[in-house]
Amino acid sequence: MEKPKTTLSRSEFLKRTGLMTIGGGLLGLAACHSSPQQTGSSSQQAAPSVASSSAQVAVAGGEVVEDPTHLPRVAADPSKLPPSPTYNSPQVHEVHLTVEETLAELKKGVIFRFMPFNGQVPGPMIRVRQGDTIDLHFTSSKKNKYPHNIDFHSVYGTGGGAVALTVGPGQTKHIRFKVMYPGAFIYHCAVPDLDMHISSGMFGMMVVEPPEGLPPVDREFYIGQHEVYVKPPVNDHTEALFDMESMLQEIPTYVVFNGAFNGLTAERYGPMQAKQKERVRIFFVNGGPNLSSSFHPIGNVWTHAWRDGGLANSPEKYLQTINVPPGSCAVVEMDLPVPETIHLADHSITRYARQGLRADIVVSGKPVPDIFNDHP
Ligand SMILES: [Cu+2]
Repeated sequence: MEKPKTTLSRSEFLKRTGLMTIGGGLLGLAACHSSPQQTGSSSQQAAPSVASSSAQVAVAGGEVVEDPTHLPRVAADPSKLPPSPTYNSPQVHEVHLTVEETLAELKKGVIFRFMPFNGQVPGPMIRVRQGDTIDLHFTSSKKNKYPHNIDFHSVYGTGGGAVALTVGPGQTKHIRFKVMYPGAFIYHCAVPDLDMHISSGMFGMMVVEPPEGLPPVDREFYIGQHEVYVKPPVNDHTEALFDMESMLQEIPTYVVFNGAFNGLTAERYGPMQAKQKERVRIFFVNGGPNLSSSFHPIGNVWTHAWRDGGLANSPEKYLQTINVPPGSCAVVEMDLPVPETIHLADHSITRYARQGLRADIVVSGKPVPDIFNDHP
């Protein structure tokens, strides 16, 4: 079936919308795909705007999208992750990762150019066992404009593989490595503009389970946090441009779970679901690129927590909030004795209250007044 056309040329768009040019042209279109080195850190800000009682205030915008409802979802489904390895001898895994620079709605009305691995943020969770070998193939879509690569924190080797995996548009590279130590580890793009690329969603997690495996749980989720630096959109049909200035100051516009504003809640892609009396595990990766997460379950506690994804260690118990630095992970578990809605949050709480960092787990079941009674 033919894919619906989602982008328009500038002239087509002007014709259809009747949008008048201001001061000789719609501002900023020329700036849309320049790399930071090409533009300098503030040149995109320098586009003049026109403010008068009769004219629109124009800001720089990127590609124009005819129908944003046809843009793809990049938010990874937190319930889709590979099962725990069940084999007993070391295995060889073929893993294929592809990056394609992709317009998607960060939130309704804000179109952002993501750089997702295999179309999702965070990138696919790779789950193996200590001693396994991975044949890793990395491809950059021929539609891309930027160079990309991958640094795996689970790898002994220069740049975590990044040097050998640096690809231009249309290229594929291949490395083979053995995972020598257990834990949950981030992988991320590591080109010179890595902060921009990670902020565009270019990170994911590799879980290397210890030989004895992880304790069984009833349910697992996979969640990635990162912050986005983006200029105000011109309108809800135009790509909002990356904001290098705010990234330099580490003042993000949005901080999100799985690449979407309040994405894992009823207002967007829906909450996660669990049942009373289950034990759930969350594999959590903080892409950053710059902010630490104070990861906290509102209405619950981390029954077990492996700080920094250090699965070789005994888990800490009953932590309320776990610090997860950028470029690191945590593996955390919760018990669910009562039905409730658990709001996952970064307890740098403005991010939760205002910047889009919400994810809910709805726990179904019967009230246990002995433990929690809201009508005593
Ligand atoms: Cu990249």
